[in-house]
Amino acid sequence: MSRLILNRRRLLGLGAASGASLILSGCDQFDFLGQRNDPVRDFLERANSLTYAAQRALVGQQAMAREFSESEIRQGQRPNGSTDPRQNVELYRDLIAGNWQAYRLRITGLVETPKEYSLTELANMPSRTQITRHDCVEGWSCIAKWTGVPLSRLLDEAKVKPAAKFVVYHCYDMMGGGLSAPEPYYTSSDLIDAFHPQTIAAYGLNNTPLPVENGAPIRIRIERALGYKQPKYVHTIELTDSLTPYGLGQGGYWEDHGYDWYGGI
Ligand SMILES: Nc1nc2c(c(=O)[nH]1)N[C@H]1C(S)=C(S)[C@@H](COP(=O)(O)O)O[C@H]1N2
Ligand SMILES: [Mo]
Repeated sequence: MSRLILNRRRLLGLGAASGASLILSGCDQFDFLGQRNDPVRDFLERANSLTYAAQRALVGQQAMAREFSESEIRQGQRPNGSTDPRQNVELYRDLIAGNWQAYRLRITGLVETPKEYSLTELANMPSRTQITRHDCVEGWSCIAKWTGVPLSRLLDEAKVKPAAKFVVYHCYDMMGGGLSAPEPYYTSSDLIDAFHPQTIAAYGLNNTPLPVENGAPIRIRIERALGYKQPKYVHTIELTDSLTPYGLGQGGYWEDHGYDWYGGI
C-alpha cells in the first residue's frame, strides 16, 4: 500500500509537504475514496492525472451502491430526457427497423484491440443483475432492476492502454435543436467508475429487454452517479486521456451545460 501511495503522490506531482494530508497508514484509510463528498477525493478528481494503473489499483477499494429487493420496485423506470430518438435520428430508426441486427457496441480509442459487439454477443456473455436507485437531479428517484454485461469485462477484452484516463460514452440521440445546433448526447467517467463491479452495459430492465424510452438497445449504468451519468442509446465507448476534444470539453452534454462532471451521489 505504501508503494501505491508513493506512486500516486508522484503522479500528482505532490511535494512531501503539500501531500501531507495524503499520508495514510493503512488500507482502511482508503475507504474515503468511495465517499463522493470527500475533500481528498475531490482533490484527486481535480488533479485528473491518475493513470490507468493507479485508477485500477483503487477499484477494489470502492464502495458499492446500495442494492434493493424486488419488493422495493414500485413502478417502471420513469423515462426522462430523450425518450425516442426515432423521431430525429434516421440511423437509430433504421437499427430498430432491422431489429437491432446491425447494432454494434464499439470499444475504441486508447485500447490495444478495438472491439465491437452485436447484441447477441453481449447477451451471451456473463451478465450481472442489480436492483438500484436512479436519482435524477430534477428531484425524482426510481428503483429498478438492470441486467447487462460488466463493463470491466469489455474493457479488459479491448485492453485499455496505460495512457487512458477517461471513458467517453457516445449516444445516438441528439439534444438541443431549435435555435441551438443539435448536439449528440454524451457523458464520461473515470476508469474507477468504468471498472466498478456494478458498472454494466445494460440491455435488460425489470426482466424485459431495455425499452426505447429507457435507452435501447444498450445504456450504461454507473450506479454511484446521478441520472445524467447513465447514458442511454450508447453506440461507442471511447478511452481517452483528455475530455477537451468532445463537445464543449466538459465531459458530457449536461456537463457542458453546467452540471458537475463527477455527478456522484
Ligand atoms: N442518451 C441519453 N442518455 C441520457 C439522457 C438523455 O437525454 N439522453 N438523460 C439522462 C438523464 S438526465 C436521466 S435522469 C436518465 C433518465 O433515464 P430513464 O429515461 O431511463 O429514466 O438518463 C440520462 N441519460
Ligand atoms: Mo436526470
